[in-house]
Amino acid sequence: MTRQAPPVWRDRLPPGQYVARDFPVLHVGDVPAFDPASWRFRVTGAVAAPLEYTWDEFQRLPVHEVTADIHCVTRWSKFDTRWAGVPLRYLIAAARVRPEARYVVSRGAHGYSANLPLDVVTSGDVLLAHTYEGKPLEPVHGGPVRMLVPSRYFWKSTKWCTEIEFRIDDEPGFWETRGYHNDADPWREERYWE
Ligand SMILES: Nc1nc2c(c(=O)[nH]1)N[C@H]1C(S)=C(S)[C@@H](COP(=O)(O)O)O[C@H]1N2
Ligand SMILES: [Mo]
Repeated sequence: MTRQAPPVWRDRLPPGQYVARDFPVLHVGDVPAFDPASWRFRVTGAVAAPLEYTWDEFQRLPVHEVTADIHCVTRWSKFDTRWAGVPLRYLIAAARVRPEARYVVSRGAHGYSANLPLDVVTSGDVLLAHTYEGKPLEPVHGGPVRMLVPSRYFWKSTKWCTEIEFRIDDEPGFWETRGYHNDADPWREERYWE
């Protein structure tokens, strides 16, 4: 369902976006099966202490709640989505990310990936989310765990995320190598490279 933005929404709605009331589902490939016994989450790359968590361990990590507006490059935005999960800041500290690291690549099912500068993900609203609206994140929306990066177009929020790699050099991800903008700031309308 789409609506004309009333005045009160204008400063919340980035240029060229409309407000969606439902929660669209968008991804490439099939929803992957989740096996709690074999699932692992890894923190790799330019870190002093690489990490690997089982599902039991991951669920016991510190949890942070975030309410955020999300913006998809296909022009829907959704206001006040409520998430909970492990703050990326926690993993940055736990893995002792090296001072030379400047970028992060999140990796998910079917070789999907998305790249971001480190300073974007050190913001407190970036999560590895496992909970949406108080319930376990549904598989179609990336459960058991997805990235949540509210400040960038939603393709940067990798679903079925199982690895975070810290890097010294940038590595454009799935959409970034297919014509989408590397920076993806919805307020600057960074949708595609010219
Ligand atoms: N693993 C994976 N993550 C992904 C994608 C994908 O194809 N694969 N699509 C991205 C895109 S383009 C969007 S808009 C959002 C959609 O998330 P939703 O289906 O929960 O709305 O997931 C992002 N994360
Ligand atoms: Mo998207």
